[in-house]
Amino acid sequence: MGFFSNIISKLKDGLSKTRETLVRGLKSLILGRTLDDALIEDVRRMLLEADVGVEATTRLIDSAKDDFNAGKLKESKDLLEHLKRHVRELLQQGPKQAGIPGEPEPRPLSTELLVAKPDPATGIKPPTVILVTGINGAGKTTSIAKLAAYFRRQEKKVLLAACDTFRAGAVRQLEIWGERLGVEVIKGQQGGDPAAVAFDAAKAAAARAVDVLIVDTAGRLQTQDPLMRQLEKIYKVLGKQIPGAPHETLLVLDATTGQNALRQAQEFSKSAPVTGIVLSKLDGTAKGGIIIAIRAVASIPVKFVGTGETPDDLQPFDPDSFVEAMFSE
Ligand SMILES: Nc1nc2c(ncn2[C@@H]2O[C@H](COP(=O)(O)OP(=O)(O)O)[C@@H](O)[C@H]2O)c(=O)[nH]1
Ligand SMILES: [Mg+2]
Repeated sequence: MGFFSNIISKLKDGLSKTRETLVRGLKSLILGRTLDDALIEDVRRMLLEADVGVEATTRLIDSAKDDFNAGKLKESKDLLEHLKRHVRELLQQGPKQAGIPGEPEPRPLSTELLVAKPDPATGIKPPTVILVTGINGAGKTTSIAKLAAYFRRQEKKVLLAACDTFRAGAVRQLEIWGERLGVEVIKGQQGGDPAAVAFDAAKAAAARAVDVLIVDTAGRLQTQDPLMRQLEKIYKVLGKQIPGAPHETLLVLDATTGQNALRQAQEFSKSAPVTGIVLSKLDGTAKGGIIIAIRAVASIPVKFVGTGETPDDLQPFDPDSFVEAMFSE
């Protein structure tokens, strides 16, 4: 099986609940009916029910109506093709200005991970540092284990930092993953200063010439000031130790929380220097349309999707394979 088809078949499995409701639902709604305004309105309702969100749904429905009125969509099956094409376009292009206050231009969607650049003088490449953030239970620690496995498959040397010193059991949870994956974990005391752990981890990463350092953090809400400041401190400590760090700050969002995930993406994209989203637990929801909603309003690109609880259940997000998987039989 080729690389591309392998990705698609894994995604298809992960998206099975969403495909069952949204895409099968759309097909049974659309096919066999006469294409008219009433049908397009029914499609609007179904998109909203699948958490595609107001912004993205409006974009999809408006363009369908325009094309219908212009005589470009004739039969109901044309509408299905139209939706598929425009979902792909929306996932590729990201937000329009509307709905994202303060965002001057839609940023291009780059699913590429940002990595450390070699020092121009020495040619030595510092470790790439990935800071992982998000609210409690979003799937940060699990996503870190998956990322570690992802880099290990590429034969990269990985180090983990247990900077969630806040929640009991959090350090141990990361350690267990480390043992399972054969990846070392730098830790401190529970209840200790997470920035101190970040400091130790950055030092160790540089000294041991690791390729990737992934930093776990305590769950926090964008409204919790002290915790947000703590995150800032971790951010600064990493930057002082390793040039350009953190190179990537990933926000983990739980797909099963629906519109709440959307709100977090909007909030974080206003304030935090988040560079990418990991959308976790897509396997656990029939409302996977949330990824389209997020893409339509958040100025942060989705970089990975999580589709299960094992270390292999993480895929780099790619609009083409995503749409293929979503709309396939
Ligand atoms: N089904 C499913 N469960 C997940 C996924 N990612 C995380 N989880 C589960 O979500 C729960 C919380 O995850 P955890 O990584 O501890 O969240 P954290 O508090 O953000 O670190 C755990 O039970 C994980 O197994 C996923 O992609 N799919
Ligand atoms: Mg955790």
